[in-house]
Amino acid sequence: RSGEKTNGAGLLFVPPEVKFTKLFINGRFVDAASGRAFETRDPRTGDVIATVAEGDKEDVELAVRAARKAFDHGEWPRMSGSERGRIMTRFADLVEQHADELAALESLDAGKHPAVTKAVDIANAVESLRYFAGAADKIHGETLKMQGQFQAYTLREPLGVAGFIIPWNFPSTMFAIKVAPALAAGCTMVVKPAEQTPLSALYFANLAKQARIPDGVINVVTGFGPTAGAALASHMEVDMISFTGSTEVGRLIMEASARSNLKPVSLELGGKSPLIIFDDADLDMAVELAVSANLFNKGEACIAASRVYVQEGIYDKFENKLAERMKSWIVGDPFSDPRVSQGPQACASTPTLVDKTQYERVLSYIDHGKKEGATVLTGGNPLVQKGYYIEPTIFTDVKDFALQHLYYLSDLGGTFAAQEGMTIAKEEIFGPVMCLMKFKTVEEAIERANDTKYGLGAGVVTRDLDVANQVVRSVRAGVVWVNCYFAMSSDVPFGGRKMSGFGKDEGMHALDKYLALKSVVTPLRGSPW
Ligand code: TXE
Repeated sequence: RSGEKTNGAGLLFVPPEVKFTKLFINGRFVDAASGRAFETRDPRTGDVIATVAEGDKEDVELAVRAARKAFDHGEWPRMSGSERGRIMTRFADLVEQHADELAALESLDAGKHPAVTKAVDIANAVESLRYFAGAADKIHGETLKMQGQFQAYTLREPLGVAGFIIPWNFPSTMFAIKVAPALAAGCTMVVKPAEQTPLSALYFANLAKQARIPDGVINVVTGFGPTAGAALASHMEVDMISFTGSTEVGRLIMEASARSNLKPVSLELGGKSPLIIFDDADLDMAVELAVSANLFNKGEACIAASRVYVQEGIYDKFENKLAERMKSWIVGDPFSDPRVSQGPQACASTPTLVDKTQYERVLSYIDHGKKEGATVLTGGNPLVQKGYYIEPTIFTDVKDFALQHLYYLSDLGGTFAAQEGMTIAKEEIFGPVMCLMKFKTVEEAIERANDTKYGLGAGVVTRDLDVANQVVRSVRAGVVWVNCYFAMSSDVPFGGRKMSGFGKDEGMHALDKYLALKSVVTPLRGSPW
């Protein structure tokens, strides 16, 4: 039994049965070579959901070997694009048919809201599979005139074996947005899901089998980062690696590539995304936007708007309205709390964070903010109950790095080095925490928005097209939202700049990562030799 069930209290979600807990290698579910297994826990309670096979170097070796064989000798890379697309569409249909069960499983493992997970995470996964299914038969090279008595053409060939290391915040979506373009390109692959959330990837693997994706094309090795993940990143037979996770581990992935076979690397890392709200904004809309841009998925989102800059003319009103808005915000368990299980409240509630480590990390940032002198406008505390719930926390009186920088640029040169910004304004917190700050001019807002090591997302709220354009053109980020936030789709490239990484997931550009461009040169008339 899984998904939505009606009972006396309304519509609640019943945790599903966990069916797949073993590694998926060469089309079969198998135990880890070592026989070891690890526990995945329900963050609402801390209880064990399931014991999952703990893959390590030996298992990665088997998985890569299966993927290598499927690539070098199997039918997938040699099949016509339209046939690959047909199979991928079947895969997408199966995911859609199992959306309730997948959403419930994912929510149990990652502490999410099942209704939102179904509407967003699983829907995005389906959309991504369908989008790239449609792209599979549209991959082609170009004909080039060339100099002299030659002509040339290019082939875009499947690159080989792809390695994917994915995080725990959007496990299903991450799985699909990486696997789908690789499948369309004709690659084979090994996926290492996060140790906190291994269940949905295994569920996807089973659906891939049902869709008749050939054995060895998709392999899933559950396990830990420094063991299974590192083995994948440094494997000599893996032709590219795509990673989403922390900037720190992104660095290790690049190092592993450099020390092994120089495989191309694509990194989607942390962020500290600014949302800039100008005086002319519709206040109600701006408050709602800021709240959802900050709190969607409990703030466990790389693009979460964690720095909100509001222009001085509306700042006080904005702050009051925001504080008022948060009074009706609910922190609770969507599986059992009827207040948050359905309806609009589903999106106005914060479930548990993913695990104890993240919970302690976020609380320590909140503590840091208090110690550094920021003011807590709302929240600021853990919720004392089972699980890892934290009140959404809004800090005001936050000194960001750039504020000092601006003084420096104007007249207070000497103070720059002495006054650094607060940690909460600089580092990715990855939880329900907002830094609310005031600014005067467009130039100042841009300067402060850019004064970060990250460059993932950014948002601007204004009715003035010139101002919007100025911000759009000046902010160094991979995606900029104007009068909206978090709007994403399979056809829109997604990925960052600076220390948020490089390489795009989603959109036709994502295909390039999985294709090798080959130039072929032929003489126009006979051989010149
Ligand atoms: O990430 P890790 P963690 C950020 C966010 C969060 C912080 C830490 O700020 O608070 O990172 O989270 C695998 N070789 N993001 O510790 O460790 C690991 O098993 C190879 C942002 O969970 O980077 C998992 O599969 N792989 C982010 C994946 O890397 C390794 C999403 C991510 O884990 C490895 C998640 C190693 N040595 C966290 N060590 C985003 N961009 O959305 C770990 N892994």
